[in-house]
This record gives sequence, C-alpha cells and structure tokens, in this order.
Amino acid sequence: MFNLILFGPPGSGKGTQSEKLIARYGLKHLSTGDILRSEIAAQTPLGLAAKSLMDKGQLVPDEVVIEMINVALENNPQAKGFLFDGFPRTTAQAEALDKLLASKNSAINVVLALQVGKEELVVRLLNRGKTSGRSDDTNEAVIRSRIEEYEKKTMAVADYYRQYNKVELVKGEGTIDEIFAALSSEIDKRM
Ligand code: B4P
Repeated sequence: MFNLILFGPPGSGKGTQSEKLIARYGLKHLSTGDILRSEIAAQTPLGLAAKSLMDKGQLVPDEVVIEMINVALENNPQAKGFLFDGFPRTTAQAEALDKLLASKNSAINVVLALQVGKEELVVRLLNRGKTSGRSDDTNEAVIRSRIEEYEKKTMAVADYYRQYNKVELVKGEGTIDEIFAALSSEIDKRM
C-alpha cells in the first residue's frame, strides 16, 4: 500500500491537486472536508453538528473525524493506497491515523506539504466563494479564522511527521500543472 498525506493550509490546493493525483496514481481519495459536506447535504445529525463549527471556521471534534476515517478504511479493503486530504488536522488525529494504519500492517509513506503565502490563501478562497456555494468561503473573517485554526492546531501535524522524516515541502504557488508536476516527482521517487 502507498499512503500519502497532502498537507497544507486551507486554500493551498489540496482538493485541487488530489483530483489529479488520484487519477494518475489510482489511490483512494479520503477528504474529511468532502465527507463532512456530504453529511451536511444529507442533513444527518453529524452533518448538522459539524455545520455550525465549519461555518465559524473551526475544526470539527477529533473523535468525529477519526471515526469517519476508520469507517472509510474499513469500507475500502481493496484499495492500493489512500490519499488523505484535509486529514489529519491535529496531532491527536495523526496519532489515531498511525494506529489505524498499523492495525492494517500499513503506514504513511510521505507527507507532501504545500507552501502558500497567507494573503494568496485569502484571495483564492474568496474567489472560490463566488461560485462554490460554500458558506465558509464567502466571509473573509471566517477564512482568517480557518487559517488561524491551521496555525494553532494543524501546523503541529507537520512536526509530528517530521520526527519520522516523512515531510517534504512543495511550493504551492504557480500554475496547477507546475504544482502537480512537483508533487508527482516526489511520489515517483518513493512509489
Ligand atoms: P476542507 O474541505 O479540507 O477545505 P480547505 O482546506 O478549505 O480546502 P482545500 O485546501 O482543499 O482547497 P483548495 O486549496 O483545493 O475543510 C473545510 C472545513 O471542514 C474545515 O475548515 C473544518 O471545519 C472541517 N474539517 C475538514 N477536515 C477536518 C478535520 N480533519 N478535522 C477537523 N475539522 C475538519 O482550493 C482553494 C481554491 O484555490 C480553489 O478555488 C482552487 O481553484 C484554487 N487554487 C488551487 N490551486 C491553485 C493555484 N495553483 N493557483 C491559483 N488558485 C488555485
């Protein structure tokens, strides 16, 4: 199995690049943001609880997203590997993911961390908000809260994987194709 974490702040291109990477490498895409948005669309109790946090730009509780990933791993026993997008977002999530993968005799192979300046993130997300229908993309204050949550809680995830030498920084500014080529070259070295 080849397991990849695509890491970076909100708006860094994780979702955009994930679509291209799964097409090239045949990995199963697990985006906690997408799973949460489908729970919201289906108006499940989980979705309704998550929506109020997401609308404020805050993270959803660890136990909720860890269980979502647990279910997704169980439902995909044939996968040749996973691309984790937007997960883990806290050190507790990273530790839980390592345990879940270890129980399947697997592990994270590499964490590719997209590097994008803060003001560029705000511009991209406000732009997406014009067409995405995502309520967390339309308000600049909410976007800045999401970036703050990233700085306070999520950046530590990179340190967690750095202790195992699994982190590779990748420039996240430039054209989508240039960034895809840089990510692909890191994957090709390891696959
Ligand atoms: P996510 O769905 O993960 O959303 P995101 O981080 O905002 O987006 P992403 O990074 O994938 O977007 P992309 O750059 O591709 O999270 C949403 C919310 O869900 C979180 O705030 C949180 O509340 C909750 N959540 C999710 N996972 C969680 C977890 N594990 N724990 C707790 N809570 C969780 O796209 C941004 C825009 O940039 C697009 O418009 C795109 O077209 C554009 N873009 C991309 N690449 C570009 C480039 N090279 N140049 C110019 N523009 C580019």
